[in-house]
Amino acid sequence: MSRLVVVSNRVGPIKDSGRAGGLAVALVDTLKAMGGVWFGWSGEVSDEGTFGPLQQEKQRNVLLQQIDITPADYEEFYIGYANRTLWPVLHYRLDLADFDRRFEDGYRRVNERFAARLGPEIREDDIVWVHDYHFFGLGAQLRAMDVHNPIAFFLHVPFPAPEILAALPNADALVRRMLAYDLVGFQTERDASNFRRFIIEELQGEDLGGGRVKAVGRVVHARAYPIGIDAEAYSQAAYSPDARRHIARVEKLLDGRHQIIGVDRIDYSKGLPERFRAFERLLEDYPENRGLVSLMQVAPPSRSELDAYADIRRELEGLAGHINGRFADLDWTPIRFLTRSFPRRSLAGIYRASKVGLVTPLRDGMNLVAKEYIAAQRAEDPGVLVLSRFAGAAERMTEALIVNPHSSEEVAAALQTALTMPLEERRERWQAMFDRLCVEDAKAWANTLLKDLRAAV
Ligand code: ADQ
Repeated sequence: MSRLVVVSNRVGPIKDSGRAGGLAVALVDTLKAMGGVWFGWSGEVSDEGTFGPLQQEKQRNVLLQQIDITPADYEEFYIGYANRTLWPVLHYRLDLADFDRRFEDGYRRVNERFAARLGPEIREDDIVWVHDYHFFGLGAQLRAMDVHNPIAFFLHVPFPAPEILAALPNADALVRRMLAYDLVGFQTERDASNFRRFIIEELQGEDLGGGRVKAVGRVVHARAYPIGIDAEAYSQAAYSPDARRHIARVEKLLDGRHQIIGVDRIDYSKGLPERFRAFERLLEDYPENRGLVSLMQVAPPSRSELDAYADIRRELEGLAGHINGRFADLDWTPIRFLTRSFPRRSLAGIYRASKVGLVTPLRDGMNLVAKEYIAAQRAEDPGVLVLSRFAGAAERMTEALIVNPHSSEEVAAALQTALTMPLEERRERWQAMFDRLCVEDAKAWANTLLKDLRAAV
């Protein structure tokens, strides 16, 4: 049987640590089923960098292989091109993007070096699966080393419209390198179609139908594979002792009031200041909620070495202070802003104790929090999901209250609808979404993509 070789920037834990993010959970099951290798950056910076030793650890039938990068790689590849150039461009934020030739060179160098270290590890009948925007060019580098195995790529974040991506210097070359993959997977139909449009409009490619495009003598399959969660396991996690403890803590705190929950890494793509303003708008436009409804925002800092991220945190602290100062009462705090993370099971309990899940990114590849919130609800008395139309999740979670996150008025109105929605309607909407989550789960995501990859080659 062929092994699966997964490449991603960070290599996740194989054992359920309770802290693993969505990506790790989805991949671990597939890796354990097929056996294989998970290759990536160790998270460490050293002078030897990618020339240093390959750090290996076998966990069950999965071999974890990691390498360091140098301080220059960290600055140019990780902080630079990945986080300051690609992340904003892919999230439609050209205003925040830094275009620096050094970053681009560093990115190409690290992709080349990762391929050089990975190539010799690949066996003849392995299947290779590369993840995310850190490694757009890895497939092309492997091909240049005569690796002829099937190679798939999956992009976890949005693929923007060609009109946006064309602003990235050398976007043509970047997308051309993606043609080295046999299959390129995206979160949504929109992302896949943006990619195909880029190939056709910017690279003079040809649409072969059925998601296939041809350019520079290569045919690539470009389709949507919306990432899922293990909905049944998540739903069970919401009944674990840890979850129950957190439900009890939240219920005690709320004392019969209602809670709206937001959970996101602090990131400008997540629309957090807009969300706080929409909550303020709820209290202005629907004053009956004053004293009765709170917003809990759980947001662990991420990428804090970047100015744009530190700025948002400060802005959020200011907004929360302003809104609390304006509306708080002796026994009621409108916004609780927690900059920490929680183990998965505790989070499941916090979701379940919250009447409304508020997921309003300005752009998001998928957004797993939307799925987790639904999976964690009680079938008898589920909460309501308010979801941004700009999250990939909105393409399939059509029973959520879909909103434009830029309009505080619209989000406030949806919150009011959610808070007053009759039980029967809540149940109907929830059931439809939960059933779909159980079918389109993490396993189905990986299996479908890998099946299509085999068929494509
Ligand atoms: P992210 O941008 O990180 O992922 P998301 O999909 O919401 O966004 O996943 C975040 C994960 O981290 C969730 O599983 C969530 O439970 C967890 N998490 C967030 N805050 C937490 C906290 N305070 N404590 C504990 N856990 C927390 C990228 C893309 C997304 C895409 C995913 C997967 O940006 O669009 O959905 O990859 O493909």
